[in-house]
Amino acid sequence: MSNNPWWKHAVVYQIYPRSFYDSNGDGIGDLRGIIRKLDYIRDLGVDAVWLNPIYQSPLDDGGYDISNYRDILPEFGTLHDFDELVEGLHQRGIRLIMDLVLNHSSDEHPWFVEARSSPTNPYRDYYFWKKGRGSGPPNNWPSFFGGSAWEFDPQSNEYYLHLFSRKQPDLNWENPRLRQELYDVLEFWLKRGVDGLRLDVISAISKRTDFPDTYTHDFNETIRKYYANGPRLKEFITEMRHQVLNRYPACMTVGEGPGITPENALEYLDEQNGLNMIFHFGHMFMDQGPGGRFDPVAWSRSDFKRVFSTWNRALGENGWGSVFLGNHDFARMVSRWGNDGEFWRESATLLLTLLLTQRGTPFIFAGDEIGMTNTWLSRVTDSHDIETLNGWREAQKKGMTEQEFLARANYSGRDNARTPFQWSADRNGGFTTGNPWTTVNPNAPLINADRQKGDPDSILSYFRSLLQFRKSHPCLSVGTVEVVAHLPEQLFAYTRQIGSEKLLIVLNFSNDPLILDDSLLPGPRSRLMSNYSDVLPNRLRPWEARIEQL
Ligand code: ISL
Ligand code: CA
Repeated sequence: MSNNPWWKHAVVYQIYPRSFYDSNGDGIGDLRGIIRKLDYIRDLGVDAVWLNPIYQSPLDDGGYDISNYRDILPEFGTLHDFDELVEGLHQRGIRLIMDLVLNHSSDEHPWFVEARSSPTNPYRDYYFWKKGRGSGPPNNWPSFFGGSAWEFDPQSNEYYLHLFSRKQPDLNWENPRLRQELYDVLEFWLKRGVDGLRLDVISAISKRTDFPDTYTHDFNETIRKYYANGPRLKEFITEMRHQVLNRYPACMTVGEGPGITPENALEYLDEQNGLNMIFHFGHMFMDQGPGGRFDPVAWSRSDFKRVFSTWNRALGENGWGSVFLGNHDFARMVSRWGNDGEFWRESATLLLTLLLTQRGTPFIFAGDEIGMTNTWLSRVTDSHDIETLNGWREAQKKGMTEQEFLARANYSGRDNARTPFQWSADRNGGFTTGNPWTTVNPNAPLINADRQKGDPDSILSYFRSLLQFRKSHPCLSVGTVEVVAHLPEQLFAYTRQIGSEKLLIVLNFSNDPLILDDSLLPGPRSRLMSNYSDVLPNRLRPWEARIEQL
């Protein structure tokens, strides 16, 4: 694989448009809001922006239920605003990555409306329909959002498949006409100047069309064995590449999807026939028990370190991955992996150091550059997320109390990541002059971009200098990576190297200081960067991160 494509050197900034900036006071972030903040984005130093879905949608699942792939949701703006946004980004040398959901559509998409109208409708076969088994659904597959993955349609006496919500029927990629429609959608956006695509749950587009029962109650195992990596997956991705993507060679593709494992990841990747990179969920799922998101289990720092070593080994010299510690689907990075209390600044900067120095393309979730933290639901009904609302319905069936469920949802629920961006100490964190669609985190007066902009010791300032540092050290993007073995559990250290340039990254992943036994680390070393202003010999302070020259 070549070291030259732009996306190997890029740092991507992920924006959840609904929560970024509201330009017209209706309480909802929008495209003109992003346009207003373009200079903020440029000043971060990032190379690309990924937008979560902005297409027309009834918003059953935050826009991941698309009812028109070729137009913008009116509350976000218009195609004209979109073109202006692309232009504004490009003028600043920033690329745009769109999120495309090709595994399912909304049930309000005209294709599904047609399909549902009659079993003989020509669009029927764009989706999966099956007779039930006895008085129940065709098989025992559970949906991501609770309950069966099949919804009964009384009119035809058949069920349709929906791996996510019942308003997200799965598209039938076996049908070549449907595939061509989707390729045309890609082309529509690429022609408009989009530079990259994040392909949502691409791992699940090829179904096992005999629909065998799952034998396990472990949800993530069901995903791996029954939903993801289906028999024609590679063929479909290759076809999409040949039919559309190869005509836009500068376009970057990143495949998203649970079920992508160290064993199969390379099968997704190929610059001529496959995708450019994938997201892996090794660390993101490591604290989930058999029941999935609302079934938390303990995780250890050893597990965390192991995920990174395993994936670095799996992708090797020929593969390419992304590095992320949070997104719109998970808790806030600093609350989840760091310490959002006493060591808020130190742990947030350590995590940013990890993000920007591991091998792979870093994806920074907007807000993490200022250390935004989890929010707190005091009632389930305060949630805006179908996953949490449905999760509560399932939990009640198991006899869980609301407090018990909330403890879980507040730890891992998606509302945490979707609170409005905290711009300033003004009302609503400066996000809107109206009523925000979801509660602004009450810590906005303390944690906000304005406050950090001029402060050289802030998380934001650290992030910006780290980005500049990364740009002047190509080994941090395309260099090889080697984890230093036999270290105490709280210590994570690895080298990055290209040619004669070799850096050592040392991270004290803990609230406790650490006496540094120098014989454990390669040397001699000289310090280049750190999240503390001075360096003590032979000692790392809590959450201290250093980058050293070897
Ligand atoms: O978050 C997860 C586990 O609890 C993931 O399995 C996640 O559901 C999966 O990666 C797919 O996510 C994507 O598609 C979903 C959408 O709800 C998510 O927001 C999106 O990132 C369905 O389109
Ligand atoms: Ca708005």
